[in-house]
Amino acid sequence: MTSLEQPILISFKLCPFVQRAVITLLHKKIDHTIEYIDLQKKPDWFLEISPLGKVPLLRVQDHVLFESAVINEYLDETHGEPMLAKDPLAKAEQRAWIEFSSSLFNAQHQLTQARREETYFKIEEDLTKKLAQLERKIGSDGFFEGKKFTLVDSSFAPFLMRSQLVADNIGVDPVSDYKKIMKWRDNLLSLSEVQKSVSKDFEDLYIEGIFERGGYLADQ
Ligand SMILES: N[C@@H](CCC(=O)N[C@@H](CS)C(=O)NCC(=O)O)C(=O)O
Repeated sequence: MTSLEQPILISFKLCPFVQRAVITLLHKKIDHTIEYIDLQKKPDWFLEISPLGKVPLLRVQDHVLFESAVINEYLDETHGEPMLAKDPLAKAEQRAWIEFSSSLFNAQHQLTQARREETYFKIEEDLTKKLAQLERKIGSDGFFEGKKFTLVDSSFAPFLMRSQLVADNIGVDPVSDYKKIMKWRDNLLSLSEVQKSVSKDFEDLYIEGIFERGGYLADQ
């Protein structure tokens, strides 16, 4: 692919769905350009090309791809070693867990937004149930399954990174009860494609955002 044909990822610095695609781009060493937009002030050109008004978008030649899981599958199918199973049943299961990871993003985001203690603990209870299911499913070798980094790993990594930042900065860590997830988190966060998938000011932006919102989590 020449530089003129490089895919362009339309992004927002704090978005975990964008980060998934960046991890895959870096893991596969795909030349790309990132263009940030302000989601509070979506530019007209973005609204024209984004069917749901959401990031990420991947511009490939004259095409616009949306939905992070679809973008990741496109990147996977067009570059390098496959990051999903060949077997249809195994692949369907991986896709299902990728969908599951999105529900963790949503619960994690809601935890940072909750104002009332009661609301916070309701969301935390739901998140904890999901983490218990994940703990039962994942392997013990530092990846979702086996010793290979797959699209399931790139899909969960943004959740795991944010949970580590909240643990480090606020001292709250719903993941700490789950040994396999902890090991998985340590392993994924040590990988350069995961570390480089966010901007240098990401930690400050993410944590400041939580304090600025002033919800229950910020008071812990
Ligand atoms: N299912 C979508 C979710 C993308 C998403 O929710 N993006 C958020 C930012 S993290 C967004 O663009 N929100 C803007 C809006 O809803 O107006 C995906 O996987 O790409």
